[in-house]
This record gives sequence, C-alpha cells and structure tokens, in this order.
Amino acid sequence: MPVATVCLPTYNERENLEAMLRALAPLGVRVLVIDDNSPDGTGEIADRLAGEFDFVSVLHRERKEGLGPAYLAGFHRALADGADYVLEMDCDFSHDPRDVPRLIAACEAGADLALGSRYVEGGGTENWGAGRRLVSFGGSFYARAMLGVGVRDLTGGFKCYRRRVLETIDLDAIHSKGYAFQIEGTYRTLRKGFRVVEVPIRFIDRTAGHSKMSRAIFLEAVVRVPRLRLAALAGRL
Ligand SMILES: Nc1nc2c(ncn2[C@@H]2O[C@H](COP(=O)(O)OP(=O)(O)OP(=O)(O)O)[C@@H](O)[C@H]2O)c(=O)[nH]1
Ligand SMILES: [Mg+2]
Repeated sequence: MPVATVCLPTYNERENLEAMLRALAPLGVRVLVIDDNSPDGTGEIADRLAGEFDFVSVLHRERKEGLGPAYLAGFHRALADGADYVLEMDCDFSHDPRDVPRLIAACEAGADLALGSRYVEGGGTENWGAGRRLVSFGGSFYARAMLGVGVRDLTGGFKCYRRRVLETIDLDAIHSKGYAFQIEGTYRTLRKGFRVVEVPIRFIDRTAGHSKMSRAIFLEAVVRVPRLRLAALAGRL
C-alpha cells in the first residue's frame, strides 16, 4: 500500500477541523494538519485529535504567513516521513474528502500530479456568486494564456503530487503565498516534463468559518504569473 499524506493547512478552522478529520479517517491516508497558530484554538483541537487518531499529526507554525509557506513546511515533513503521495486540500469542505481516493487513483494510473479541476467536463463550482466565479475562471484563463499551458484549473488547491515531483522541483525557490503558489507548483511540475492530469471535481463554497482570500493574494498572482513565464524563458525553470 502506498503512503499518501494529506497536508491540511488550517487558519481559524475550529468549526471544520474535527468533521474533516472524521471524514478522512476511513480513507487510509495520513493527515498532517499545518496550523499557523490560529487564534481560535484550531491548533489545540488538532492536538487533541492527533491524540485520538493515529493517522493524524500536527505541524505547528508560529504565525500566519499564507498558504505557500505552510504547504512547503508540510511537504518537507511529509517527504521526511516517507510519503509516496503528498496531497493538498482545504479544510473548509470546499474539497470533498470523498474525492481524495480519485486523486490518488489518477496518480496510481500514471499521473505525476493529479489536479482536482473545476474547469474540465464534469467539474464545476457550487453556490459561488458571479463575482467569485469570474475571478476564479478569469484567473485560470489569464494564467493559462500567460504561461502557454493546457491545464484548465491552475488556481485550484486540491492536488496530489507524486513524491518524485516534489523531490525534483526546487521547492525552496517557491516564494508565492496564495493562489500563485498553486499556479507555480503546477507550472514547475510541467516544466520538468512531468505528467499533469485533471480530475473533475465539484467545488462547494464553504458554509462554516471564513475565507482568507484577499486582494493581496489576488494581486500576487497577477504579478507572479508573468514573472514565472519570464523565468522559464530565461531557462531558470
Ligand atoms: N496554515 C495556514 N492555513 C491557511 C492560511 N490561509 C488559509 N489557510 C487554510 O487554507 C485553506 C484554504 O483557505 P480559504 O480561506 O478557504 O481560502 P480559499 O479556499 O483560497 O478561498 P475561498 O474559496 O474563499 O474559501 C483553509 O483550510 C484555510 O484554513 C495560512 O496563512 N496558514
Ligand atoms: Mg476555501
């Protein structure tokens, strides 16, 4: 049985964390909660649940630095602990835990990176307003055009990396923090010649807790994408 570790970054997810871990429990995965010292006590809930469940461990970080640095710390820990597959997933039920085995299966079938994708046949978003849909779809379209890649959902954060990918791409060179982190991870994977496969998912807007999406995260992606393309053109990616 391959070892699959779900990296689950949390910031103020006290309403969601326990239900999420209980939903992941039957799937045979390991879960690494990466908590950035959430003021709402999510970190303590994570510790309690790690005591209850063998498949759960917790990485505590001192402060909120954005998704990117949290995931990078999680990736390093998951690889050191022997993961064959490393997954990214939000802890707000936008990503359906029942889709986790589908992402792993896509890698077992030959993908090096499986992306949960809203923008392929069979995928989509539920209960998002027109504004949010436009930002997300427009963001993926912009990135796809700028980078000249065929992947349709570049900003999604539900992914399964094969270990070898994370060992090959230069993780420590990634400084993106928000959506740009997702775009950059997928782009670096493609640049190294790995096989990226999109798996259709239905993305459901969160019903508990609050979004951490911000204007700064959006602008970071707008600025980073052309810089990524330039870095690739200069032979640095
Ligand atoms: N450790 C850590 N987790 C974070 C940070 N920012 C967001 N998260 C977590 O990352 C996941 C996704 O964050 P969300 O707030 O849902 O942001 P999003 O999914 O990009 O935006 P929405 O679609 O509006 O929900 C959630 O599990 C958050 O708790 C952070 O700075 N550090
Ligand atoms: Mg979310």
